[in-house]
Amino acid sequence: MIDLRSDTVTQPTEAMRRAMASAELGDDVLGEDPTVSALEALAAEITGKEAALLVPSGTMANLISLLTHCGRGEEVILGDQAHIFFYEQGGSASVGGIHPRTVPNQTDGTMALNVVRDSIRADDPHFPRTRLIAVENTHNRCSGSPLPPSYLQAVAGLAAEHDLAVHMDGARIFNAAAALNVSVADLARPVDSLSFCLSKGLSAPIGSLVCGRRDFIQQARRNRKVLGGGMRQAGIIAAAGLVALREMTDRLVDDHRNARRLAEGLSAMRRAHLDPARVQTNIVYVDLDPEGASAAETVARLTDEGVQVGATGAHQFRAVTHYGITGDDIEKALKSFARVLA
Ligand code: TLP
Repeated sequence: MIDLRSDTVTQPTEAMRRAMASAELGDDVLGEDPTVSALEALAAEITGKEAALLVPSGTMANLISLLTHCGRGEEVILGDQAHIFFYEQGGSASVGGIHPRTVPNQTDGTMALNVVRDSIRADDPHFPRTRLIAVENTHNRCSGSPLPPSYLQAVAGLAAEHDLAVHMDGARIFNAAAALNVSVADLARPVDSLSFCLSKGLSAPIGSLVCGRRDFIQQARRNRKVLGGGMRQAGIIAAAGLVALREMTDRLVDDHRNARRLAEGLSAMRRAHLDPARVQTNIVYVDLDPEGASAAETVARLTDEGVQVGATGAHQFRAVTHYGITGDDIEKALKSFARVLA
């Protein structure tokens, strides 16, 4: 099977397994796990933030971040295609009482700044208070588009004018940095907080980091605990995370090259509709003819051909490249795709 469903399917490397087996451990809820502390320090250093917090998942990282920025009845402005809005069960609303105000995501993952500006609430007892703007980088549902520093600075400038904070769901921030040829710190500088995942393109088995100011992370630590995310000998996870940050970021450009090659090949097929130029990182969305076979049927046929992708709409599927996928796999997969889509 060539598994292109997600970069979440990546398996830990041998170096990660070795590091996990020999990790020095302690009770991290008591602040005594040296491996977790080392990972949090490295994450803070790489992102240029004062502090960082290890949490079990990207979903919890975003939820903790929103809970830390916003109180009940307060509002977050975010894109209508944002993972936080689309794929996180509405957790910030159901758990945190945080009101989501969506604005359209443009195809490049940005939200038009004038629309964001017009969505900021006036001080009026009819309205919730706007507290936060959330951006996503890379933007999963917008072709994995990376948001450049200039856009993030513009969002931050607008937020500052209105005394709002900015959170970045940077689940794939290392992909964004690699695609834009900038540092993760360059992307993190404009925002107040960011989350990023170890368990996607970086191939670690578990874990995400929330990064921000020291006082923000202190409160985030309390919020992690109330959600049941305080972990004891979590150095087992952190050990793999350290390997991920030290060894697995430089190779992401390979995934991007493979994704572009896949997109180019797919775009030549009669039933597949996509613009390969939009593929700048490791995510490829393919639209199918609405009158032809559904995405579910197409996914099933591709599985029979030995290629797994994920349906993302009635007539759309997604393919994601990652550490487990070689250039040869892409060529093989394209032959299978051609049998189903040409
Ligand atoms: N995304 C998953 C699915 O949930 C769709 C995937 O396969 O792409 N932010 C972004 C931008 C994400 O893409 C994801 C996961 C998360 C947050 C949540 O991370 P986890 O799965 O660790 O909770």
